[in-house]
Amino acid sequence: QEPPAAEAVPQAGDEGLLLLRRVGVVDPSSLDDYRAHGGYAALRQAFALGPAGVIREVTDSGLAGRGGAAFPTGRKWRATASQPDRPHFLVCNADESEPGTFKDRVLMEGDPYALVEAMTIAAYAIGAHRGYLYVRGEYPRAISRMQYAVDQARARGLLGDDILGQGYAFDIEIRRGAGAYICGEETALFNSIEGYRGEPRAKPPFPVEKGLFGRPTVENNVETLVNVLPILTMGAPAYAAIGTAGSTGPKLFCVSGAVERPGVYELPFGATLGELLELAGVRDRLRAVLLGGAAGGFVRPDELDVPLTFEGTREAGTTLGSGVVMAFDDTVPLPRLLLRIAEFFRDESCGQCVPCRVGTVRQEEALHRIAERTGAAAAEDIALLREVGRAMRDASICGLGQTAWNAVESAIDRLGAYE
Ligand code: L3W
Ligand code: SF4
Repeated sequence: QEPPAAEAVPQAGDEGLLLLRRVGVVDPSSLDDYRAHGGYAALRQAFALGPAGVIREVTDSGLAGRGGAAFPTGRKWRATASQPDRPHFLVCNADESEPGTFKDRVLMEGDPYALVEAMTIAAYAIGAHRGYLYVRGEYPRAISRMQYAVDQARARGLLGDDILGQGYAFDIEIRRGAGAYICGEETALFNSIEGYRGEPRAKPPFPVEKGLFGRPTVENNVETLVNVLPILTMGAPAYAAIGTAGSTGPKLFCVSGAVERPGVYELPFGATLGELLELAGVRDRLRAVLLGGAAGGFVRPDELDVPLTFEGTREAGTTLGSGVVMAFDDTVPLPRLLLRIAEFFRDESCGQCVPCRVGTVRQEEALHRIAERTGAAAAEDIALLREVGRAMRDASICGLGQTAWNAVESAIDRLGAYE
């Protein structure tokens, strides 16, 4: 049975939305309805600009990756486009599994043709003729809607050998994940598509040089790609004027927890956390807000003026990550919450490298002990947590191990979780 549909919360000033404007408005099964709402204007613009022109627009827009790491998209595209090795591949990472993240699901379920169009533009820019859309297995509705959209686009000449009569060939294959968080790590995802265990590869070489099947590959998050549509239709300067100098454009935020109206919100970068929580209807007795998901960090109620930008959250000692905003009131027992986060990482570690395989187990054990002990005994375990956390951060192969101590550390240092 399918889970209930994820919701984009209707927002004041909806007419100004760039990413969510068709969600809940168009019929997600109808290509004609998509076109009637501006669909495929961006692809026409891309063909008019040519691949180098598209990359220039995306670079000038300042677009940075929305999966959490904020790497400049134009730089990634240019690096792949310039590789002589062929074929090039495009991979869309829709293995959305960060706890508290559900924005890509809303985009895929509500506006699936937008992602098909955006993938076509990205592929054209980097010279790829084959794209893979890797969707989280627990998203059956997103998978079926995306598959239908891909099939319809192909039947109507918007995928296939001669897209829009421009002589450009591109097609999309959909792959579904099988429940492993680690397959959202870009190189583990390649291994998964290739039929190997979902284990991250050492980087460098970066995917732009050696990615899927060892070929130059661009891998982008769903939200990152969908941003390319307004960039091409409104032009890079107008897009870059939205947000701040360091974080341009609109951003989707996934708000959950102790709020009246949980859901996906679109705001320009630079709005404050307090403004977002106000929109979502924050409840009384707020204790803390987790930004960036399990790999992120906590913000206190007296810090709600933190600007929601890559640079602002970094300065505040946390991360924007993929846009997770999880609010907790004082009815939530912090030690239990931290244990849940630690369990998650222990469970999802792929086990390939020692610091993470062993460290995530030691972290969970120490948190269990601390929950039952006080005073000097707890202090000993907190010191052990710091040592294990440092080893995981410094020596793990991939982001999972490197960030598995972030939330626990920030709860101890910023919230005084065990005082
Ligand atoms: C070419 C270089 N490319 C880096 C590329 C790299 C990748 C991107 C970012 O994600 C984040 C973390 C959490 N030449 C390059 C280069 N690249 N240097 O840029 O790379 P990197 O290594 O900084 O990060 P990453 O491993 O891709 C880590 C977030 O992910 N996270 C979880 C996210 C979950 C979701 C979700 O559920 N949707 O997004 C967990 O850690 O915020 O910042 O493409 O190849 N010199
Ligand atoms: Fe696997 Fe953890 Fe090492 Fe990443 S850090 S490769 S998840 S064991």
